[in-house]
Amino acid sequence: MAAEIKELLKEHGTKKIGEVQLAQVYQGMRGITGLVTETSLLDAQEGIRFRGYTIPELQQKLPKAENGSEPLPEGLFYLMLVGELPSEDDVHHLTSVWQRRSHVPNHVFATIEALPVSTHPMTQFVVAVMALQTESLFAKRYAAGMNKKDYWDPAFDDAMDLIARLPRIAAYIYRRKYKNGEHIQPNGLLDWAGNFAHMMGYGDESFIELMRLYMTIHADHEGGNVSAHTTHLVGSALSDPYLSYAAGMNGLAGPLHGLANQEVIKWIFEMREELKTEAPSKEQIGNYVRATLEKGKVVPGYGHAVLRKTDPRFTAQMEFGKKHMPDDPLVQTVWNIYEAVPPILKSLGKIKNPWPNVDAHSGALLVHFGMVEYEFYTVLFAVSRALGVLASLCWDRALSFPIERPKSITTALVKRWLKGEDEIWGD
Ligand code: NMX
Ligand code: MLT
Repeated sequence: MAAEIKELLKEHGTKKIGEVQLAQVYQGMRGITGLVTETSLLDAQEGIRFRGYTIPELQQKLPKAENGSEPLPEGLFYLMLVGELPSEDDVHHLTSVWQRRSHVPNHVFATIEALPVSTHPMTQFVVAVMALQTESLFAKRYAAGMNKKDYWDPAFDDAMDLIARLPRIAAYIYRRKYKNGEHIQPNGLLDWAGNFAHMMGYGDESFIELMRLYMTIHADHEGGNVSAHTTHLVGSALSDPYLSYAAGMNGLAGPLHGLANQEVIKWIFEMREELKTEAPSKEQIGNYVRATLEKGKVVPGYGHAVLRKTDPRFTAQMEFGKKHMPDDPLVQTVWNIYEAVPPILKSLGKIKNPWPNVDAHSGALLVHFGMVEYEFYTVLFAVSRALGVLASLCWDRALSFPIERPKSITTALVKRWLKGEDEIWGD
């Protein structure tokens, strides 16, 4: 790959791939192509493809657990990392390698215990990942003196160890905060997502299937989203995968990114309480949406920086709901919101995408199985997102991507440039 890219740049490196307008620089760099991420690619109309495969294709082509019908996330990691669909054996191998690598040292649990139980689960999670950084092989080998060509090797080991350990950490935080600290030991016979569900205390086969689907569809969303971009950016300083992933997850913890999944359920619970009904009508939902907008707040779970249609991750969850819990009133409310919200957002004229994103649906499925503790939801997203951002980080090091350092400007310079007194571009 590295040789191929070198050749490609030798021949085509000076070709222009776009123009940048002043407004884009002030508005979150929207629409500026500036990153290479091999693991997945987002199409504004069609949604995400992982190494060329859509979510329905993954559901069909990736290996499944015995008696299961959702893909095993191990298979998606293999696909994102290697670029080819795995065999059943490849996936079983990955399950057992992650089982072997899953030991979490005691000081990590002691670090979590040092925090007040009231601490937000995402804060506990990131603090635990930072405590786990003591185990980084990349950091140790760099300190000992490592050849640049070898960076990918300990980065890969760190990625594998971290992914293997995250479910144990996340489940520990869940049981600590919500189940009186009554912890459940891992089951070495289960797959990665199945064991995660088990350690959180959920044995229902449908919940385990939901976890396999959830861990698959949240794993990656190309490279420009806040969590993937941050992981990549911090990694470009040769910060090890533990430091890089923790940085990315601090971004995921923001309400406009991954925390939106907790905000959606909180917003629906508040609506139900205010309207004093478990099953608000579409008209009632519409009025509540308008009231939310009048207060200057966003409607959580709706809109997207890149997507311009319903998120296929929302659709995959809707299909799961239709199959496993079509009569659940909360799930039905999510579907009624899906009918009520887009026309209202469209009518405002300024929102580029009035359609639901992944976070609009996930919470209702979890509540169905009794996981009502919505502050925990972003931790589930974080465990899944590790698969994508860490597979990408391995490629960043294998392809020797340099430190990321775009040019910034000041408004004073912009004004001088507009008067023809200065240049805005550097070398
Ligand atoms: N509710 C109300 N207003 C919205 C919404 C929404 N759901 N989405 C966008 N807008 C507003 C936005 O705040 C902006 O207003 P203003 O000009 O007054 O600053 C205007 O519409 C134009 O924004 P867009 O260009 O359409 O959206 P942008 O690319 O800036 O932001 C999101 C994308 C996802 C941050 C935005 O749609 C949003 O805040 N959505 C709600 C939060 C959410 O669901 N986030 C989860 C995203 C998925 N994930 O998991 O990360
Ligand atoms: C994601 O999954 O990262 C979100 O949809 C946000 C994004 O892609 O910008």
